[in-house]
Amino acid sequence: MQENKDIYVTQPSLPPLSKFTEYLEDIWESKWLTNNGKYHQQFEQALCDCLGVKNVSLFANGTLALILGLQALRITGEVITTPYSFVATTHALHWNGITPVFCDIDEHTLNIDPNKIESLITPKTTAILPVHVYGHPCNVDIIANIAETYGLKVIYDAAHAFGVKTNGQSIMQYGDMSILSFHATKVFTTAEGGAIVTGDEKLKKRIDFLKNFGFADEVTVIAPGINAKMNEIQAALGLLQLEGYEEQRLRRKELTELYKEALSNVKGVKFFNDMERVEHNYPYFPILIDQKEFGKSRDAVYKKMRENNIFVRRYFYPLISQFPSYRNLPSASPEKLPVAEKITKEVLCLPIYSNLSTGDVKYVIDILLQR
Ligand code: T4K
Repeated sequence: MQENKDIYVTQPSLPPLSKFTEYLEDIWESKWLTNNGKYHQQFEQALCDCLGVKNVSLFANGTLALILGLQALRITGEVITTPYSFVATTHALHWNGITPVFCDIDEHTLNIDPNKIESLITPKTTAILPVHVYGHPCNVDIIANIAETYGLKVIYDAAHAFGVKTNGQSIMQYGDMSILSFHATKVFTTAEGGAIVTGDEKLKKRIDFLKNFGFADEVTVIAPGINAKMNEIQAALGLLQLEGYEEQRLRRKELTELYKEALSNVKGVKFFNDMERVEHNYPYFPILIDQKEFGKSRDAVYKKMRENNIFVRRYFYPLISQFPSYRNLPSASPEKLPVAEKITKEVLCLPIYSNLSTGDVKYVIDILLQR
């Protein structure tokens, strides 16, 4: 039935164009396009209110937020991180001259394995950079304990975790800071965009200077900053996007349930259930395909899907530790990362976005299960 329709792994949810035009007309009229304009200020406050956090600094994208967040905390030496993420996580360390130290992941959450962090700490370690992969919260308590014991900073890459809550509180209250991405492929998008969330008001001030070339005022430059500012058009889109966020989160939850129901008795296909006391945001629907039990490899399924216009993705394959820039690091050797090495060969992210229909999900499942 859907043979001619392309189905992507994700698609942005957008507000009615007419509503956005109203904002654009106002921006055009004011001629104020960037540099902490009124929509930028409103959007930062609205995010604080919506996420239940103290300080938000907006950015042009999540990668610049990561790079600059590490600068703001003056992180140096070695940082323990996960190989199972989007490359930007490790690239941010590289851009700061920091050595990434890869830690294996936990097979239940696919996040950094908190029990393997301690053995990787050296006198050069200054911080831990975990990722809430697919929006699944890391074990924040164990990580906080380790950080406290060894005097390390914790920077969460929360690019996938917009709106995620544990025990009714934002996941972004943990660590020294959390980084968000508002890229077009994210649950909450401003086309490109990102943010740093921190509980420390002074740190926010420093971050705001750094993202504006280091300017503290017209004539004072406190450090070699960069230009990483979000503009008024993105900020206005962000304000509008907040209005539709909960509705689309609930639609994603429904679609997740549909997938789970259809796959619950399929041998060789594993999916992830909601975690206890967590309010999820359902950004991805990852499955793990066990070739022996399922009778087909992950890559065979990937190919079959594409032949049928279903553009699923292998997030995250290859592992970051396998890219040429990082594969010669001592911590990148595959025998040190057995869980990540296994998962990266099995994972496939199925399409999920609020405009996906129930029929689309049925079609995806049909193709997945076709022999
Ligand atoms: N940390 C983590 C853990 C991250 O996942 C990311 C980004 C970052 C940090 C860095 O944040 P940013 O600097 O990006 O803000 C995508 C995204 O480009 C990237 O933002 C994202 N993670 C990563 C997981 O996925 P690609 O190369 O897979 O994107 P692309 O262009 O192939 O898009 C995938 C599908 O999405 C398309 O097949 C169709 C749909 N799509 C895409 C775009 C760009 C649309 O429907 N509309 C669009 O405008 O990397």
